[in-house]
Amino acid sequence: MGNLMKNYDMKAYEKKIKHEMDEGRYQHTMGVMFMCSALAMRYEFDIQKAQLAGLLHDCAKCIPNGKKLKLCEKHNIQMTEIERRNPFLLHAKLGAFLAMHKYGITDKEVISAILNHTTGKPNMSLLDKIVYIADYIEPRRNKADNLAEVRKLAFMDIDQALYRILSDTLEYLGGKSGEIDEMTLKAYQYYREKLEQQKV
Ligand code: DGI
Ligand code: FE
Ligand code: FE
Repeated sequence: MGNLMKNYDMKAYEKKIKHEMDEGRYQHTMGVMFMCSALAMRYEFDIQKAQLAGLLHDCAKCIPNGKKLKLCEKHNIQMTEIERRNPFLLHAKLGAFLAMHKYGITDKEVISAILNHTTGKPNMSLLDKIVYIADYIEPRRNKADNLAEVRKLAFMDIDQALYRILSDTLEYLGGKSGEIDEMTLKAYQYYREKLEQQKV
């Protein structure tokens, strides 16, 4: 029982988060929280912890991009060139920072899930994967093609679903010639190899 989370007041966090977001982003956040609890049930993870990570994952999303850059400078958060040119990517790093320093979250798994929710990374933890996938499949999302298939896959094989989202994201970014963050690519390559090895 080394993994017990301290008792967070979820209702208080919901109120705080609502105040930081526009209505659409708040509805998305509620959807992610809901999917996080469903995936936590499926993969036997702490439900409350998964909900907390889902609730906070986009806590920095509605900060204007200029302010994101300023806040990262101010708090010595390291930025890559790609992040400087695409500051929306910073909502993950900045979100992890705010979760710790503004919301008082000390749980390392929750912080990691927020930090890695946009690009993914190699060798993700179960909670990293839950938040990453929940973000993509929550009920209000309707942007991606093949969502129905990914939604089903998410409850069948978590790594297959993860890999599918990574590869669809890279394809989408290639199509609109978006700059690819090194971490997105590394995550994709890691899971491609991992799944290849499982085949033989
Ligand atoms: O914050 P959300 O919109 O809920 O979701 P998110 O944090 O997963 O961000 C999704 C966007 O991030 C999506 O349009 C794809 C984009 N993205 C993911 N990896 C990369 C990326 N964009 C760029 N330019 N480069 C990446 O490597
Ligand atoms: Fe996000
Ligand atoms: Fe999100």
